[in-house]
Amino acid sequence: MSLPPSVTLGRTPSDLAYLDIDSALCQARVFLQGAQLVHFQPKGLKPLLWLSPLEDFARGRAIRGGVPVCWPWFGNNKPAAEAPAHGYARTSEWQLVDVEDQDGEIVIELALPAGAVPEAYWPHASELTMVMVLGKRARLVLSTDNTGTAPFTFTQALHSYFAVPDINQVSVRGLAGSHYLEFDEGPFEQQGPAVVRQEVDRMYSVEKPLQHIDTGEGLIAVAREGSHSLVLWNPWVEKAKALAQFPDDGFKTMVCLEAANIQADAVTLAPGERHSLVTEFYWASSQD
Ligand code: TA6
Repeated sequence: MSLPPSVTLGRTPSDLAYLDIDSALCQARVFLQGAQLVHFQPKGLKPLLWLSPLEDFARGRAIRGGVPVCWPWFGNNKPAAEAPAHGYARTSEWQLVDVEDQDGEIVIELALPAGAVPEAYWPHASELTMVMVLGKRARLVLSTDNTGTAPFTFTQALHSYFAVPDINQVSVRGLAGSHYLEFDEGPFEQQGPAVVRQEVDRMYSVEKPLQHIDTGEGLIAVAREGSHSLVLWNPWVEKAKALAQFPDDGFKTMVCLEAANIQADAVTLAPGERHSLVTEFYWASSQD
């Protein structure tokens, strides 16, 4: 496949392949494992995504940071105890379908190979594709097609890790009035902006398709399509110590705000139907 001049193919010492983008609009890096965007920096602005400094890119292990793809289930909403949390998409090698430079925006299409999820856990005929549009904004479109003859239901998330200078300065706006579950308790109503001063692992049911992360030094806009649920997560002190590829103090400089289809927002697709989950993020000049 020929790549545009602003896109090059690289490999880690552990032999994981990635695309490096250096265009007029942004710098970015996308791993073929997991179709995972791990770096996104609009030109002249700060990086938006957090990537663990301990990440060593072992094949078949989820990359800690950027935007992991959780599919065909979210978290431990899984078909068997021994199945991996967050499904198989993020640990599988995706096929690169197309890369184009469209008026300065880099458009990358990837597809999850058939059979990536063991049939015992996923006895359905489906196709999963990711289309990324990388320019001044990052737009990720995760599409599931039911190519079989029977309906199926799945949960999913685009598990975005955002970079912040200091978690104690962070607030998340646009959640007020929505309800969330946390640590299997609730629902609770969100009063005002959400802040992180302890471990937070909240599953929000929220109609508003746009939230803002006030980092204390700027506003990150996070828009969703095809989703009425999102996850706000920070492991805080104790869980950070227990997480793989995660520095003990990593919780201080990251927050996850994840476009999702979870709980009552799980997706059921009839034969021939498609569902797309979209997250789009960028530096906002104001509360747009
Ligand atoms: O999205 C929040 C969450 O489900 C947390 O419960 C925590 O498990 C996090 O994802 C990270 O999961 P991972 O499997 O990547 O360590």
